[in-house]
Amino acid sequence: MDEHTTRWSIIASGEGANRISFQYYAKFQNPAIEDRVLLLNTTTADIKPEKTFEYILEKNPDFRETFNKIKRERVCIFGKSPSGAGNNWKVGENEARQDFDTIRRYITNLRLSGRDVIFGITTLGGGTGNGSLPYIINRMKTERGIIPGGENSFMALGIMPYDFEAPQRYFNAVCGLTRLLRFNGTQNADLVILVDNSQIEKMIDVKEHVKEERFYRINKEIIKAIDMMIAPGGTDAKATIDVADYYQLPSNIGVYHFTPCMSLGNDPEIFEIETALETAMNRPMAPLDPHTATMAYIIVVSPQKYVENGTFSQEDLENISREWAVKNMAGTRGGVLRYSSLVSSKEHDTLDIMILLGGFSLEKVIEKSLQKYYDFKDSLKMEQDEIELRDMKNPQIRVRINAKDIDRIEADIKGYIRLTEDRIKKTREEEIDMVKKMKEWGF
Ligand SMILES: Nc1nc2c(ncn2[C@@H]2O[C@H](COP(=O)(O)OP(=O)(O)OP(=O)(O)O)[C@@H](O)[C@H]2O)c(=O)[nH]1
Ligand SMILES: [Mg+2]
Repeated sequence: MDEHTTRWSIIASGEGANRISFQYYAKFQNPAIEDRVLLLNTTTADIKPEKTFEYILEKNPDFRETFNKIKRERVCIFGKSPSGAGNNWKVGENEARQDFDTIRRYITNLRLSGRDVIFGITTLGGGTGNGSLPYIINRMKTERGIIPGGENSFMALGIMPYDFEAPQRYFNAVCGLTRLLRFNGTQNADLVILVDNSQIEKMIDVKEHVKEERFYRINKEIIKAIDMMIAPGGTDAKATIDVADYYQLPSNIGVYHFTPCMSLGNDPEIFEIETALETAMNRPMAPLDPHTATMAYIIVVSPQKYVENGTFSQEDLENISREWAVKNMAGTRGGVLRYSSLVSSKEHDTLDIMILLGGFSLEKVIEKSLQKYYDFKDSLKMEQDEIELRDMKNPQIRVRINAKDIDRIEADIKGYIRLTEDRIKKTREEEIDMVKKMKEWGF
């Protein structure tokens, strides 16, 4: 493989994330990933780990071979007790902490290089993935020796529960999203990608009521977004800009959450990039208002022919992106950070566009979560500053959360939101007084 191409690895924790990652890995066989995919989960006494993949394997019998290949080295069951994580994130974190030796062994086995992009995936409503992934990312970033070199970037994808899900799931989601962004007060992942089950389902108009089929359909959309981020366009694609090269800028700004908005499968003979950008913007994978977005990565994948004959060019794309951003993003200058990249692909015959919108106001996400977050939090019995959580189905699963932990999480997310809102406000402020500034600069 070309030494300049970014190497990616996927680390997925929990059931939903395992399904998404396996589905992605089996379908795309992406050379940027090779075999660096790790599926983590905890055990339950009565359920075999393979049950997670049953539906996908039935749907695509060809995937069975892939599954058999990765089963031994790439599926890691961690945790000291056969408990599952009792659908509470704290249990998921504790199990990962107590059994980190097992997890470390599998991570080492991935043979990551010091410059890989590590793409973590978790659902945010559950206990296992949601509790363990932020902890694992933090550990990989701070513990020397897990990855040699240590100039990795960490991207994390979190999936919000359906609107109809129970308060406990939303309690998990608020805590999980926070812990991906900030872990005990400091930045955790370098880039957090947020998608939302209900929002995606609305977009693709899922009619089926079978749970597995619904997840399967949503996951298909999610993996398309993942594929647009990781080496979009297939093996021989040429991109001008690699998202992975620019992960640090949002971190420097202090705001680093993004949501994919996609418009795929357009006929390049008829569709213009302008139209596809509009379509994409109206299909964000999480509830958001694009007019609050301060950052955007725009990735356009075009069949090679249309790049060679000049229908699409990087220069045009940049102009179109600027115009689009000025019209639709925060402020009069189209946000503060924007990259567009035209990918020319031999394998593609459609015009595909993804806008990764970032820095937008989290108001809509928090608005739909907060009532349930408090419903659950307020139902907890506090004793000497500690809450004990018990799993109704498995009363032997108990976990204690310190009230200080919850306060820390709330402070972290509020701090992050404050900074985001502040950035939006600054972006929207009137332009600087150039005459005055030029004078200050000595002209
Ligand atoms: N998009 C998507 N969401 C899923 C999938 N499976 C579960 N979810 C959502 O994820 C949440 C439950 O998380 P799981 O992934 O099942 O939980 P877990 O990480 O295994 O943790 P436990 O609670 O310990 O089982 C709910 O909000 C579900 O709606 C999936 O395959 N795709
Ligand atoms: Mg589970």
